Amino acid sequence: MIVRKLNEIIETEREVFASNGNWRSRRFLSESDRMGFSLHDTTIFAGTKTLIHYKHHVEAVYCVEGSGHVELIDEDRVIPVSAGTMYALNQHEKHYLVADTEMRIICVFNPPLSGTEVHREDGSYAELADGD
Ligand code: 9YT
Repeated sequence: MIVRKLNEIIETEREVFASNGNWRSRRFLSESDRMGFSLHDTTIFAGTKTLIHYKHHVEAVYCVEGSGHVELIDEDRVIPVSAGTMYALNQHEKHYLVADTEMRIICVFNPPLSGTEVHREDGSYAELADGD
């Protein structure tokens, strides 16, 4: 069994910051844990707008604090997100995540992240290499 506490993750390699400063992700489970998914406790900083397009992953997001919205780029649709909202990117939807206030979200990725990824310019994370 794997047991981890938030205070054991902070300021270790399991804590990752977006290169544009928009978010911080604390990665409880990553690929090396061999669970088939990764699990993150992520903070999206207030007033930020982040392009996200997970071409190689599906992601479920459960918002536990704060509020904002998702702007689906190809559908001209806006989805409000606040504490208690879950959304799942089951079709690799390209979108902007906009944080009106600081948002705390619990994120699950399949396939799992290796743990150190930050968004590339197109809003995606790299695909895991074969054998990872
Ligand atoms: C909702 C979302 O994907 N935000 C960006 C950070 C990501 N969840 C992560 O790596 O924790």
